Amino acid sequence: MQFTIAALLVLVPAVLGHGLITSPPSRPVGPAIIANCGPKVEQDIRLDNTSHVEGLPELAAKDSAYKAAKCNLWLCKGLQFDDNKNNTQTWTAGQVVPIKIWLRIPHEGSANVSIVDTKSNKVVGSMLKVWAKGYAPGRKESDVPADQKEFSVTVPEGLEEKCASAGDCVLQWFWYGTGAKQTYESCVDFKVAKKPAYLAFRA
Ligand SMILES: *[C@@H]1O[C@H](CO)[C@@H](O)[C@H](O)[C@H]1NC(C)=O
Ligand SMILES: *[C@@H]1O[C@H](CO)[C@@H](O)[C@H](O)[C@H]1NC(C)=O
Ligand SMILES: *[C@@H]1O[C@H](CO)[C@@H](O)[C@H](O)[C@H]1NC(C)=O
Ligand SMILES: [Cu+2]
Repeated sequence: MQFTIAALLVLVPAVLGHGLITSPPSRPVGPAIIANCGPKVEQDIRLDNTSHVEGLPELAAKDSAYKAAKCNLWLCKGLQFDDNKNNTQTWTAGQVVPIKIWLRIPHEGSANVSIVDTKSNKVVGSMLKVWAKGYAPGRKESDVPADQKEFSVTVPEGLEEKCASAGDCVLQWFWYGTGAKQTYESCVDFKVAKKPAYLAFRA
């Protein structure tokens, strides 16, 4: 029946996919995003946690529970530190950290990985990884070059103060699909510990 099909199309969210960091564990939904971004944004991400940021501001605007500054939609898609606290990574300068991306549906474009100071919302230092173009080509996950889905970054020197405490900084993967005009963001929480003194000598 026409009516049934139309109703289904309206009710079933478009499962369009896209991507997120699967390792180390990236920020998931939880009570903190409901409190700061409101239940509409939380639901949208929960139903497809790989989807893009662009639909979220509109949902948020319709939700009286949305707190723009605390939600911070364009950093980590509004996903919150408190919902990922238990997954905080402890790194030291020079450490090589393997990253895995679940690239559910490609959209060719540019991408980068950086460390963001969560208080000022600014990228700290240089990008850890940049794909100026040609990121995530093709139509399905297997079309995407393996080194765009599994790669390593090196923890920069000099973050021991700025990123001393969990929640101060995130490692953010940022991808923009040029044709689709869609942005994807996924964040890992970490802190940087001082190197033991005997190792610092060798640096
Ligand atoms: C994303 O969603 C998938 C499927 O529901 C789930 O297995 C995974 O744990 C989620 N990951 C994050 C970071 O939310
Ligand atoms: C985080 O760890 C604390 C202490 O072990 C525990 O009580 C809490 O349930 C954990 N939170 C999540 C989201 O797993
Ligand atoms: C990082 O990626 C975003 C999206 O493609 C782009 O807007 C930004 O200019 C990039 N920055 C660098 C330094 O590559
Ligand atoms: Cu898309």
